[in-house]
Amino acid sequence: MRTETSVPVHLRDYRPTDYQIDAVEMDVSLDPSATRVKARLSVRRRQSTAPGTPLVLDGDELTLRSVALDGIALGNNAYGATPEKLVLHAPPQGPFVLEIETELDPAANTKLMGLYRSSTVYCTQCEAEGFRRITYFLDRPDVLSVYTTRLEAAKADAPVLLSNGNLVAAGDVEGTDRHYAVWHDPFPKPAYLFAMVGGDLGHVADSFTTMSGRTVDLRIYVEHGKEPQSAYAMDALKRSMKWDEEAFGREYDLDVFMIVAVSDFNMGAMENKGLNVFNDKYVLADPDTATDQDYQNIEGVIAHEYFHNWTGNRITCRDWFQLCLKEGLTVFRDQEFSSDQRSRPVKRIADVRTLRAQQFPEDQGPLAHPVRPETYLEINNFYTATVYEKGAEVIRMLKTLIGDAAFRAGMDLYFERHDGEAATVEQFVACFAESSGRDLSHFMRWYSQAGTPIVDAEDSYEPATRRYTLRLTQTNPPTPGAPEKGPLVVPIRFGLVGPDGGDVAYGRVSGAEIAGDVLVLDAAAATVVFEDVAERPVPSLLRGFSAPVTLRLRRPADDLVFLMRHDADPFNRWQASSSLAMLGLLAGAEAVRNGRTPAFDPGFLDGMRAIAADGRLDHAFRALVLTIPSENDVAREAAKNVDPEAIGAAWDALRRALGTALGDMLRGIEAGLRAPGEPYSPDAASAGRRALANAALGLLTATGEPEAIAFAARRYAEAANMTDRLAALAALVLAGPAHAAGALDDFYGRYKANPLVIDKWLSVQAAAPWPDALERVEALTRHPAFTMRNPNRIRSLIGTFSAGNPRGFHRADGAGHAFLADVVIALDETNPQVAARLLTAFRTWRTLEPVRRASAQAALARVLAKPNLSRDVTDIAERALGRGEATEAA
Ligand code: B3K
Ligand code: ZN
Repeated sequence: MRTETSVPVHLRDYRPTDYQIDAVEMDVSLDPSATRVKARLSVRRRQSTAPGTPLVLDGDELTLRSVALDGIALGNNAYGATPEKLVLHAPPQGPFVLEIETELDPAANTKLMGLYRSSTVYCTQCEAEGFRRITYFLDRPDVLSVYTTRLEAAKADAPVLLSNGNLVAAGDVEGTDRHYAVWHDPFPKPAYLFAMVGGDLGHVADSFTTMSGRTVDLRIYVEHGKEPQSAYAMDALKRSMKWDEEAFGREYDLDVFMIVAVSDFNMGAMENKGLNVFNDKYVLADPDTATDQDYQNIEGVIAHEYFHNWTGNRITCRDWFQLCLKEGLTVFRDQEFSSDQRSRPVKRIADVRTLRAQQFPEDQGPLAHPVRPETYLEINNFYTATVYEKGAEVIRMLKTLIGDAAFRAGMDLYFERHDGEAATVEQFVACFAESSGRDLSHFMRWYSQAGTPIVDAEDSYEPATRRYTLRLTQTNPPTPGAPEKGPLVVPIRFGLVGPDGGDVAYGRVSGAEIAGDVLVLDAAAATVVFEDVAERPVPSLLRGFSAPVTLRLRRPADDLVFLMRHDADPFNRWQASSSLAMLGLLAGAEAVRNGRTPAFDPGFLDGMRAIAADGRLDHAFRALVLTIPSENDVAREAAKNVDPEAIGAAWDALRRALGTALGDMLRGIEAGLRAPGEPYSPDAASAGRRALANAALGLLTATGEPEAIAFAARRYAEAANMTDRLAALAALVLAGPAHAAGALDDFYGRYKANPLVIDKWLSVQAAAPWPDALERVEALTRHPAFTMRNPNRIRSLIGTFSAGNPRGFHRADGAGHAFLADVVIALDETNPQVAARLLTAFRTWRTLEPVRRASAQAALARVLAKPNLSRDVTDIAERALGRGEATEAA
């Protein structure tokens, strides 16, 4: 029986707690179904709290065994307890010790929050509000305590016992088959960073010497036998530690840093102090089972969680509204790390593609919310692309506006001033206002205003006066609960490109602030006049994607072809190619709807050929140019009356056209880049070669020519690593079920013992644009390799189908929508957090054409009607339907 309350929390209601908990001593006796937890809390009344004020602690589905105050067991009348709350009616005036004993059933914990079991491993997830599922507590990020944790378990069951901090004692429990370990973390932390692990695990060990010469033990714990597969993660960890010292002056602080890989995890990984817990897909890799993308993801997530040690752990968040303070900033830091380790332009293009694919649709639909939301019903639903990815963009803009030196000085100031604190966005931004001397009050609007601004640009040139004029306007569309918007501070990095491809010089500029190559648009409109411009330039705006906006530049397609071939900024070269492809796809979809065959601009195809063949360019960059916008990208751009079938047909047609027009060249590239016999290396250059070869293979296969398909089948069979094998498999899947069947069977046969590889097998089928994709996905839910108990399986099959197969999910008869509703309703019983995440696939439902829009709405309404629906799913369903409380204060 559910007793979840649904009271919205508001930022404006923030006030500190009445009591502080300075120290927590945990004594945990692990048992699969009857774990005993004794928590000894050193509590202190705040000066401002009236004596006698009740102490109210949070709980969630807890079973209380006993309560004692200063060593004396409390009678029933001294406190009130429910599974959700423990109230001490009249606490002492002075400091006191509260001892609480709870009993947990980790084996029955299917929500994977709090203490649970992943196969036979005991592990915890406490962010955001999971600690209250272990013991009663002031479970909020502004309560910082020093933790000491004693873990005890049967030696055979859990030979490894880990918690935060440094190991201070360990031994056998005399006269029993049990043993214990005591961990002490000297750094005060909020409860969401608490972690404990117990199990029979193998590990790899290494060490890192910090900049001040301290030696840190590094350990990665994995299932026995998988130790060799964690070598790349260890390497990435050491590179992350070094980079954070060099780029941000941040040194690691404990004697040991541990990572534990588990196979059942609601998200990617968790930055618990000194004891990161990871989804094993972000730890384990070898050439036969992991793709280049997997290696990159591992590097990025290892870095991200490690970087949290300073941005998140040493300086944490005052309240959950400040989530972007740690997440946006840490994403920014991991993006910078990967840019330094690999190719900066390629990383930037990849990050912008992710932002547009994940964050733009969120920002443009019913789930839109500001980077710092002002109200929430369920905080777990706010670990979003807006908080993470747009949050990182806001930091990037800040750096662009104030420059590298002031940015670094502001970060130094932030670390110095707020170390050991639970901080706010205001405190963070104040450090940069101080370091740069710039007034950032208007800039703060990026944190409070949701929605993707649209920047329109028009230009003109007068040869007689040598004057070039750029007219810019920004429109800030309404979002739920916020009809009126003000203009934002938009840094626009730009160049005026002359006929030879170089940037042309200009004289005086009026109408906007210009610093170096950055123009700052901070009003609704600006007319920017450049004097002394020798000839008509082609504007290259928003270089490096300097702001998370939609740029609409009305220019002839020829200018885009020109930029694609000549712009000095690699991002905008890619952008020009992508914009041209988008124009072709939108026109193609329109043609299909009108019963015509799509046709594509020969100038664009020539430009694509020129880039793909240009040996001076990075292989990875050329691969990105050959990767046309996804069907979802086109749907987002179309924005209304979306017909996924028509878009899909146009998408197929453009790939076929590219494969045909560029055929000989693609065959040459594909063959020239294969290096048979060469050992696999995941480095950026090798990965780039594979990416380009496989992009070429994909386009060649898209021609549908029998030799091309036979060639892809051969590439599949001959593949020497997972990157090439999966790319060939995906190409065959796009060619159709008859061509893919053999390879799919082979793939399953080869990898059925490895669930992480079977996830790829599930995903590639879930994404297949086949008429019976839904029936196949439904059948796969009954396949022995699938289970609704494992989040990775669910995301691979059902997440990929609903978010990555628009033709199948948005099937005209509504069956795809009904299927997702059924899954969400069933999964809500066991894992509401993952169920809520799946349901966000409906966030674009209003942009669909009327028939599909109606079936999506009906599916959402059916989910909402389910009795005892979780708060997680209720929140998403209500907001998606536009029924929830507004997410932004007007
Ligand atoms: N901080 C965690 C995410 C926790 C999600 C809680 N629902 C991982 C990360 O962002 O690093
Ligand atoms: Zn994070």
